Amino acid sequence: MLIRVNTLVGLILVVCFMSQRVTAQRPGINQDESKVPSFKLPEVLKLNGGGFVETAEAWESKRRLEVFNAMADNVYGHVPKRKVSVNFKVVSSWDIFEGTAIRKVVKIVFGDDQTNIATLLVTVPKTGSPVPCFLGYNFHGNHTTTDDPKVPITKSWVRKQKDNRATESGRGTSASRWPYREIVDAGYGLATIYYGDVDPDVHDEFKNGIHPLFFESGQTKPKETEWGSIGAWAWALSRCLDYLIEDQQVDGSKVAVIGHSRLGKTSLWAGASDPRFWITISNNSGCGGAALSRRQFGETVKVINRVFPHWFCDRFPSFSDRVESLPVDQHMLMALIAPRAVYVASATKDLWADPRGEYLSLQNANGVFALYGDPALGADPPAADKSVKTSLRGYHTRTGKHDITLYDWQQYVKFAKAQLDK
Ligand code: GTR
Repeated sequence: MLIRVNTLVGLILVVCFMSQRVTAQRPGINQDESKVPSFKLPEVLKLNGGGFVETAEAWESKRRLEVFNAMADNVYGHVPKRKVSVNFKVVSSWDIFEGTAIRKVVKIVFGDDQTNIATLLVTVPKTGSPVPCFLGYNFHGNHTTTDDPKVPITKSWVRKQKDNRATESGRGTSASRWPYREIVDAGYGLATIYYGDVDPDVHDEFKNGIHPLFFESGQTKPKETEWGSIGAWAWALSRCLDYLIEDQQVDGSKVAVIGHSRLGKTSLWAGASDPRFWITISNNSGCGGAALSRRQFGETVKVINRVFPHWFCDRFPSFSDRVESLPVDQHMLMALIAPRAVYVASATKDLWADPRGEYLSLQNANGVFALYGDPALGADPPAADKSVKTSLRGYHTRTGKHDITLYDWQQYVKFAKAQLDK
C-alpha cells in the first residue's frame, strides 16, 4: 500500500512537472501574447559603420562577417584559435533492413591523447550512389536511438542515469525520435552522435569535454567571448561533416544538420558557422535558438543563463536584465544561414520555446533571404500542422508537446526533397 501511495504521489508530481513544461506560469515567465513588450530588432542589413547593404555581394563581403562576429561575441562565443587534431576510424559496420542499408560506427578522437573520444553512428541506404544525409546529436547515447543490439553504449557522462552512466536498459528508448527506416527508405542517410561524448552537459567550469584541449598554457576556462558548450557541440558537428565528406556513401555537399531543443540551438549555430552544411533544421529550439530573445515569451535570456551557465559565452549573461541592448537577436542567426536552406519547427504546446517567436526570427530574416530571390514570409505563422515554404525556408507548428516526432521528420524529408528537386 505504501508503495502504491508513493507511486501515486510520484505520478502526480511528474504530471504537475510536465504540465508546467507545457503551459505553465512560472514566476517571472510570460506566456501571454498580450504581455509581450514592444521592441525593435537590430537591423540585420545595416552596416556597423552606417548604410545598408542592398546586394548579395555586399552582404557576403561586408555585412555577413559583422553579424557573425556579433552573434559569436555576445551569444555563442568564438572557437579558440588553437588547432586540435581530429582523427576518424570506421571501427565496425554491418547490414540492416534486409540488406538495403548499412550501419557503421566511426570512432572520432579529439586531440592527441585518448581521453576525448566520440562515436558517430552512420546509417545509409545502399543506393549505389552517394546519398544526402541528416546529421544530428542525440541526448542519451547512440544506443538509445535504435534497438539495434550492435550499437555500442557510450562510456561518457549521461544525464538522468544512475551514476551518470549509460546501460543496456537505455537501448532504443529514444527510437521514436529517430525514424531510421522511413529516412533510409526515402533515400537519405542519418548520422547521429551523442552530445555528451563531445562535452558533457553539466556545468563543471569546463574541466570535462573538449574545451581544455583548446586552452592556452595557464588558461583554465574559456575567455569572455570564447565558446561555451553549444559552441563546442556545433564545432564538433563540423568535424562530423569533415568525416561525412570523406565517406564514399554520403554526398558531402548534401548534409543537413538537425537538432531538437538545446541541440536545435546547436544545429542552428553549426549551420550559421559552417557554410558547408546544406540545410539547417531547428526543431523546438526556443530561447538561444530560433526564438527571438526580445519577445521574452517563455524561457528568457535571464533564465537560460541562470539554469545553463555553461551553454553560451560569458558575455551573454550581461544582457540578462537588458535584453533590449543585445547587439543581436535570433533573426540574425537565421540570416547567417542564407543562401542555404533553413527549416524551423515549433509545437503548439511548447510555449516555453515560444513558437511564435521561433517563426518570427525566420520571418525577420526576409531582408537577407530576399537578396537571393527568396520570397518574403508573411507576418503570421501558418495554422498548426500546415507548413509554409519559400524556396529557401520552411516552417511548421506541430500539434503537441516539446518533442521531435515522425511528423516533424516527414516535413524535413519533404523539404530536403524540394531542395534536391530545385
Ligand atoms: C530546457 C531548456 C530549453 C531547452 C530544453 C531541452 O530545460 O530550458 O532551453 O533546451 O531544456 O533541451 O530539452
